[in-house]
Amino acid sequence: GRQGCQIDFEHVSFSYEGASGEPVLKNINLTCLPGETIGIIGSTGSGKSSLVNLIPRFYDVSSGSIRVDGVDTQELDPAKLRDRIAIVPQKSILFSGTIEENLLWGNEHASREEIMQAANMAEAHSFIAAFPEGYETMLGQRGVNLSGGQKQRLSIARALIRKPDVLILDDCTSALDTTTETNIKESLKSFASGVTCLLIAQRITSVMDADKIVVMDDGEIVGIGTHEALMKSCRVYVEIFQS
Ligand code: DGT
Repeated sequence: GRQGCQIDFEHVSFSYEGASGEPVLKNINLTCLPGETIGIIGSTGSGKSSLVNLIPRFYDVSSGSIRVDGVDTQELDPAKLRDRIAIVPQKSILFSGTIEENLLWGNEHASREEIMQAANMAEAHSFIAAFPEGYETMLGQRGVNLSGGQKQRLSIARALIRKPDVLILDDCTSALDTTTETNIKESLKSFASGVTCLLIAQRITSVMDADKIVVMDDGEIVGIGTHEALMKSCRVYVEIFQS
């Protein structure tokens, strides 16, 4: 079976190339244990997306290091590294083609059964099946129009089909109602048991049951803990909770 990776951030700082001023991430220290679900919360611009985008090396750290299962990612073949990590971005990236072609992007070897299983877990199967052409339905300019929430569910299904060791959801449930979001999270619990999961969210309710929650503020981690612990100890967290 799949095994989650351990991810260690050690004294990581990061600036975008050519950008002046304060680094976007400052002295990040964080350990994600294999199989853990880690919620990441913080105001807009606090660095949440930048933090997770460093893991598959979409960008390289400016200083410090990120280790995956003990190996510095700078020493890993990026393609091999990315093979183990699925990121669902904030904005879904779908192309002109059938729903199935879109879902298979990143793992063209999956069977129809695996595709349907993933779609089911992402709460996408029933709306796909409701189209006359089902998984053969065309998306894009000459195809059907999907709602933002439907696109998000397809992106999540696409990530699950890849059977990653690390699953990163970058604020991709914002267009979903809370029931759909809860159902997806329930399915993920069984699917993703053993998968290291990083979950960026706007709403505290989206990350409340994570193993630990990371609170970001202005490029820094200002709190790591459970919901209960952060409610007692982290001012920024309480402010987000109350907003
Ligand atoms: P969000 O998505 O609005 O909730 O914000 P976060 O918390 O995900 O923040 P992030 O990592 O997108 O942005 C952190 C800072 O970095 C913010 O000042 C904007 C800046 N930034 C983000 N992406 C880029 C980029 O591609 N190039 C440059 N130069 N700056 C960027």
